[in-house]
Amino acid sequence: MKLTGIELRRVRMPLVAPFRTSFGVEHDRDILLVRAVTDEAEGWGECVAMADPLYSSEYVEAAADVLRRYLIPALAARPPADATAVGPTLHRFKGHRMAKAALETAVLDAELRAGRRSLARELGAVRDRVPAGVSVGIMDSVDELLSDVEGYLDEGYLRIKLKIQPGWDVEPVRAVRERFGDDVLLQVDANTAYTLGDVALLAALDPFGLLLIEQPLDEEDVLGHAALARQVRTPICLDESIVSARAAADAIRLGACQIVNVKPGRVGGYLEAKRIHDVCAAHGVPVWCGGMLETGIGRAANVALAALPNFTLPGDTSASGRYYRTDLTEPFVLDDGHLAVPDGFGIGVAPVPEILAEMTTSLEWLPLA
Ligand code: OSB
Ligand code: MG
Repeated sequence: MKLTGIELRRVRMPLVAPFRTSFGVEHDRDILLVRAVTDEAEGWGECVAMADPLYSSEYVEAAADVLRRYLIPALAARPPADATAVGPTLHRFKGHRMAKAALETAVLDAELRAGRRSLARELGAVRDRVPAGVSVGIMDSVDELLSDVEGYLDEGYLRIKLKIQPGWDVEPVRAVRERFGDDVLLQVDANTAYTLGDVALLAALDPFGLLLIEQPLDEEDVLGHAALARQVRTPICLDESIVSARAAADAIRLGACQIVNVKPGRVGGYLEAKRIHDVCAAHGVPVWCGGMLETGIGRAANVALAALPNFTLPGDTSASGRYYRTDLTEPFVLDDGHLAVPDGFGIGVAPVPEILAEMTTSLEWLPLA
């Protein structure tokens, strides 16, 4: 396989509704897509970096910059024989995992398409469909929240995740439990909005039988999570803190989490995501696949990953319609609460040319050969 060039493309995708978290509100996504062109095939990667450095230190403009200034030139200087060579070649550049993930995924997709292999099989998928959860943003009122949750349950979503922050936690959880009952699989995500001083508040969620509390404390506060885990009954799940398989192993060893959210973008790609899956499986720690409001490009690969055996909880792998009126690919749709795992070559989907053209705001071609 010979890489001939990389295309960086920005697309603007309006969300069907604003998505509010403890770190901000998104009205639309400004997404960086990476297309790797080889002599045999082309492949796609979606960079999950958001517009502003609020979820993590990465942001889309920085991802584009590091790709064109460092990462792509590094691949030009040392062309990868296959996708497994991309990570080692980029390793000397610190951080920027979301940018690295997009580049590696594009190369991996091209390689798999050329070899007529699917990403799902390559990663070790054991299912042909995965259960879908949905992440529900912070709302202006509990009534509004209940009506959105009702809509998602009616659509068939198998697990509800409520975004929480101080002042929007026990009340919405109680309201959802009272209205929809104790059988609904329910969890919460704080996106680092609490401190250890909030132990009593977080323990007040214990009676509601939540599956997990996701990332209550600061990204770097692994010991804080371990201390919290000893004082609340709800299992602690880490998202932001788990930036690598090594970070996952450390967090588990320290008792900081009983469950892990695996987001391929956050950890540098699908190969590292699989290593996290394996580390967690070896420790008996269940994982689930997170999301970053991806288009069908990123979603396809996430769904492939979510089909691995230790993904035993429903992920934030919702249908296209939860995010976008028009997706870039053929839409992912719910079938009995599940999404089908793509079985085509590579990630198994590709952007629809007319839709892609319509959503594109800028385009850049970086020749490698
Ligand atoms: O913390 O899981 C998160 C979206 C953007 C950034 C961070 C997070 C999220 C979500 C939505 O919760 C997940 C999705 O449905 O894609
Ligand atoms: Mg999260």
